[in-house]
Amino acid sequence: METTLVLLKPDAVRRNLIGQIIARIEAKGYVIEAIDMRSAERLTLEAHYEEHLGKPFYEPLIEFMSSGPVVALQVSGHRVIEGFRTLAGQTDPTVAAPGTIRGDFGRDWGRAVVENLVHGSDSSLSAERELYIWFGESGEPREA
Ligand code: DAT
Ligand code: MG
Repeated sequence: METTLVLLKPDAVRRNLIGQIIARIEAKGYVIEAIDMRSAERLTLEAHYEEHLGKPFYEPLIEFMSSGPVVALQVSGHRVIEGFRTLAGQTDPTVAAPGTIRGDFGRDWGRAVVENLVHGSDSSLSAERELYIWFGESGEPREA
């Protein structure tokens, strides 16, 4: 059994897509173990996106993720890490396949950072790291 971190990004919240996106995760058969809506602190986002530090889209990415509340979820199931990435689709919503979250709900808005509605951990190592950042060891939400 695996657990992954899913984030519904501020664009998903602003566009009232929380329900439709979570419905896809549930319809696929994965289990929502924890869910928490919050305004992410900058330190949380810096830790989360440390692999992208120094890239041209890094600051716009942190700003975008700070631009409104996000919904953090712990989602479990066999092969859920890979499975949620399949549900999400490719990073660039313009080429993400129809039928995926990013392909169906996303588009290019011509901004410095790609707005693509969701984040999903990309490996078991990332999942462990990111779940700790967002939920802490206990599995309880870490930020108020
Ligand atoms: P993913 O979210 O599919 O794992 P990633 O980890 O490579 O993609 O990048 C993190 C986020 O940063 C991504 O969801 C959107 C944004 N992003 C990635 N590459 C970008 C680029 N070349 N230009 C603008 N934004 C980008
Ligand atoms: Mg990534």
